[in-house]
Amino acid sequence: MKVYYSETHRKHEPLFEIFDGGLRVPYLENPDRMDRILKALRATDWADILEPNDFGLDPIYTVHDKDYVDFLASSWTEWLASDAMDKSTLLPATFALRRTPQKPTSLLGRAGYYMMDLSACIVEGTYQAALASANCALNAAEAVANGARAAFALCRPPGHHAGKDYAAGYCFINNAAVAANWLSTKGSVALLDIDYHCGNGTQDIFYERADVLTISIHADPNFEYPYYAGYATETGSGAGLGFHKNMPLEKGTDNERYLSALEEALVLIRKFAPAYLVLSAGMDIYADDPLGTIKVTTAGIGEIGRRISALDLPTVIVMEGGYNNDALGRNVVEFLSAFQ
Ligand code: SP5
Ligand code: ZN
Repeated sequence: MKVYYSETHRKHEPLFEIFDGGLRVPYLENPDRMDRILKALRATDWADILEPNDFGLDPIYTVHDKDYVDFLASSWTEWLASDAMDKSTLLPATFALRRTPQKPTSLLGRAGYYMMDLSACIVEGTYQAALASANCALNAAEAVANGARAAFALCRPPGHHAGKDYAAGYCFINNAAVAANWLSTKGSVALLDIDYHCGNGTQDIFYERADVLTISIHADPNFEYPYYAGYATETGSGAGLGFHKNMPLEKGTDNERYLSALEEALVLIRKFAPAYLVLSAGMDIYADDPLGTIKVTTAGIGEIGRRISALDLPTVIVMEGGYNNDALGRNVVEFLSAFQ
């Protein structure tokens, strides 16, 4: 299996994030995650690890607002030129509500306009890393469009919380959405998100579209991040009505309950009969994930892979979350093995 991976992710290494209550903790979405996955992939006899080609900015501008991408591109330089006291990380302390917010020109004003929370920390190499990550997804999409059964985009930073014009939850550019949108010019696409958290950014991006079916299975946002999207009542709008599905799950969901939700999602995908499948493959559904409350085991992750693989669709697998670094390599290999 072709695996697209770029070392450029190392340029994005925030030192901390802010948890609930203001607790400053080491950044969970760290480069070590990739090292663990690479080590496990290199121990297999099927992973062909490749450097991605650069697709340029056009496929990104078709998913994200240009103003937002410009903000990602210039914010670090502007931050260094500002009079902030601690310049280790660009993080605002004021956030814009999406009612009718004005867009200020000041850097911290724009940061609060374009960020949803205190975990999408911007540092010197964030933009470059986010572009390389999106290119991994685009290369995997191209491999699948060219006939591969499946390809894996080992993306870091992840993408599914990033919307058209905002960064959130460790995500800056929505890699899976960029791949799905690129593929949608060649045929219909189903995008299934199995990360523990609702793929709110992906939901926003495709909400009014009927050519990309989006389904997200995740912890109920009534108690879990991202809180403001991911409810079962959200089903798309306009032409996209009926082409989005949220499947919120309770705390403690085990293999059996997870797999029964997955079967419901697979029925919808079969009915839609897409030309391509894109997976937002977060591993934070794992029972011992530090951010998760869902209790899927490594064997469960393998079974999820096999059930999805049985759809027999050309599949782009995009790395999202997963923060138990000790288990991450084994969980990813277990999942990908199903697509061999
Ligand atoms: C891609 C992805 O998985 N992003 C997840 C971002 C979640 N950030 C919210 C963190 C909320 C902190 N709550 C701490 C609970 C620890 N038990
Ligand atoms: Zn997640």
